[in-house]
Parts: sequence; C-alpha cells; structure tokens
Amino acid sequence: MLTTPTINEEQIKQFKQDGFLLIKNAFSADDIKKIESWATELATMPEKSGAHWVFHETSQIDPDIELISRIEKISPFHNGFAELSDVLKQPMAKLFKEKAALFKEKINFKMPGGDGFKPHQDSQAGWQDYADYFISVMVCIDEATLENGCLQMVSGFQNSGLFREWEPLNDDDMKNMEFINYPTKPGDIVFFDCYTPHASEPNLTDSTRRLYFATYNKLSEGDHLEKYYADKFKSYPPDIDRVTGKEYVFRV
Ligand SMILES: O=C(O)CCC(=O)C(=O)O
Repeated sequence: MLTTPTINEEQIKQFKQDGFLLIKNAFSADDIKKIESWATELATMPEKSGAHWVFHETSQIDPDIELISRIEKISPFHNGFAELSDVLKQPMAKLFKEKAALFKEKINFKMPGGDGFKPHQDSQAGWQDYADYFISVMVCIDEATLENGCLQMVSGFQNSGLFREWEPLNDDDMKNMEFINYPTKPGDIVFFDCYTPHASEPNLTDSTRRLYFATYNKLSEGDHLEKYYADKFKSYPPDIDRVTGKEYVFRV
C-alpha cells in the first residue's frame, strides 16, 4: 500500500496564499520506486481503442523521432494508479474542505526532445463546463530540473479568475506575473489551483522527465470523469482512435 500524503494547517494556508504548494518527499523512496515501475509498465501496455489514452509528439531535437508525450485516463486501466489517485483524495479533501472526486489524470512523459507547455491556467481548457473549481496535484516521478523542463509557477494569481478560454496567456496577461522554476525530486508533490498560471520548457536533455498529474473537483459538484473524457474524445481523441487526414489541434 502507498503512504497517504498528509497536509497540515500551515500548508493549507500557504496553498491559499500562493495558489500552489510544494511538499518535498511526500512519497517515500519505496513508494516512488513502485510508482516509477507502474509508469514504465504503462508505457509498454499495448495501445488499443477503449483503453488508456496515449498521445505522441515529434521530437524538438530530431523531427524523425516520434515520442510518447502523455498518457491519460489511467486509473480505470491500471490498479497501481487507481491506488495513487485514491490516496491523493485525502490531502485534496483537506484543501477542498470536503470529499474530492477524480476529474482527470495523466502522465506527461517529456522524453528527450519533448516539448514544453505555454503559460496557461488549467481552467482555460473548458473545465468550467463541468465544475466551478479544481485542484491538481503533480507527483514527481523523475527528477525535474531547469534543463529538462520542470514546472514554473506564478504565485498569487489564483483569485484573478479565468483570463480566457481555449487560449494560453498572452504578454499583456503576464505583464505583472513572475514565473518561478520549481525543480522537483522523485517523491515531491505540488498541489495547484486551476487558476494558477504555470508553464514549462522543452526537455533538451537526454533523459526522460515523467510527472504524474491528477485533477479533482469537490464531490458535491459531481463525478465528471466519464463525461469529460467522452466529450474530449470527440475533439481530441487518443492517437489510436484518430481518423487519417483529419486535423486535431491541441488547445491551451
Ligand atoms: O508537464 C509539464 O511540464 C507541465 C504540464 C502542464 O502545465 C499541464 O499539463 O497543464
């Protein structure tokens, strides 16, 4: 069994103040060894329609190389990640002050040559069609550094509301924002509010940087995971389900 990460009143205060919270060594070395082996296993599981969702990208270093960019919708198909997304509900419930429901989850693989993420708020991706508020938690699987594209977070903008839907932040939005690098080690976790601006750089090193992200809403706002993925399937299905010749555009 995995350890359940704990969160104290001081940390809850810090989360409310900054819009995010880094907890170092939230998972032990043994736990992270398990999580790492699950992520490796997941990447070798056959891609098939109706299972976990695998997305690929072209390497920023060598355009002839195709990489796994991310795998989504994991818990329904993997007992280990089902356990992980379940234990994370407890600290989430402390932040929500009520029970949490899993909304979505993914591992961003950021293999060597994997692209970065433009500055954005997560809710810009149409999330408010499902619930008013979400919190995500990142679990660091491989060390994330300045060189391989660690998270960059902006403090204190979580109460600014949504800048706009379906487009990342622009220069005007960001004129008063300071993006700070948050390098993390395996076992560290970061909670962040769906309005907290964040970004990351590409991975131009020769090793993979995997981060697991699980997003939750308040249970009183419903269980939306199946509906969210059914809706997303129509506009941005996993690569295995794509129609040849049709263009699919990643937004935000
Ligand atoms: O994996 C990363 O580097 C950042 C991920 C991110 O910002 C996102 O998925 O919204």
